[in-house]
Amino acid sequence: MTQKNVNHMLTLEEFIIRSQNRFDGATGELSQLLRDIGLAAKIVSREVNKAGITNLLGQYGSQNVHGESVKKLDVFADDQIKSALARSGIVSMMISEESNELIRLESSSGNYIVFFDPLDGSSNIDVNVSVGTIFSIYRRKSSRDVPAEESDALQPGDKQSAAGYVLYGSSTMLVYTTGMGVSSFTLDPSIGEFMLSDDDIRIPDFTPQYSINEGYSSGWPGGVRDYIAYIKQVDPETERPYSLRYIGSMVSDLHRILLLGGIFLYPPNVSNPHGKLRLMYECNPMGYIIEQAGGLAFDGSGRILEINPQSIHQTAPVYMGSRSNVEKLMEFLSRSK
Ligand code: AHM
Ligand code: MG
Repeated sequence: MTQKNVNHMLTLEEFIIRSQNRFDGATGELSQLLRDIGLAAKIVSREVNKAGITNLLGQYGSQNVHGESVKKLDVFADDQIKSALARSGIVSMMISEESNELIRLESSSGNYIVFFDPLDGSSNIDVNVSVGTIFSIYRRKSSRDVPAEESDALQPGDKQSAAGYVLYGSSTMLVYTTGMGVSSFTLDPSIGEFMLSDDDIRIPDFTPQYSINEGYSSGWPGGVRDYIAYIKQVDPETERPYSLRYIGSMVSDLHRILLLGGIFLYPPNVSNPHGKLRLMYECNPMGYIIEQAGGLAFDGSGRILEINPQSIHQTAPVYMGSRSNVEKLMEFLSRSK
């Protein structure tokens, strides 16, 4: 990873405060919220790292709203993030992948609404493969004098005030954007602080790598099938065939793409005709980060960030990553229409 513009060690807290000070009239609320999420991330990171030892792995015995079995660590992460968000009175409403209904907080006059996926890629937990937490923050639309409503939460992704993820990998990283580029931080466990790694991540324009679950190819739209066939053909001039890299954990797959380039695809398939990944707490926040780093994020017909959401748990097809890779895919999709 590049270390440009980083001339001395900065903690997440220092970085957030410095960024806030650049704005006249900043209330500090969003900064507080990001710091609260950073604290929850450290606690979840600690548990992820010791889960095998403390027997937190395994089924919790219930199913989430999508009919998937809930693991103990999912529950732990969900609880930690909920209590972090409730702490400061800044958040009026939160929406978690693990809860069917939106969660109204006592601080119903809080200015912010937060969507989150507490532990994304959770099928990987049992086998010691990287998982992540994703968050997406909106400022409410209605006045603070009235309780926030679902309509305050259902805003397109380009209205996000901030978005980010935490990757629990060989090290724990927090990556976020407030719309002025993408910054990443690495947790130094010896001092318990997220330290700035890069304050302006730029995704490579093109990399001959792709990331997709090929097992579902029979249900893909024709344009996706044609594109995948194209990138597997041998043509050294256009760096084909591309390499396939698929972890099955969106945060991990997109973190690799953010740093090294390539394209991530989760098209509609037979079991998931509208895509599998959730718009509000998977596609939008990851799409915001990819766009802020100079990449593209499409749903097959337009920008993911321009989708007008109809419900808090809706799904969307996803095609995102390096600009040239995504543009090539879009050629195939528009040709097949
Ligand atoms: P989860 O939120 O229940 O963990 O599901 C989301 C995950 C993504 O992280 C990943 O990209 C995708 O599901 C993998 O799906 P599949 O197993 O169908 O390839
Ligand atoms: Mg998820």
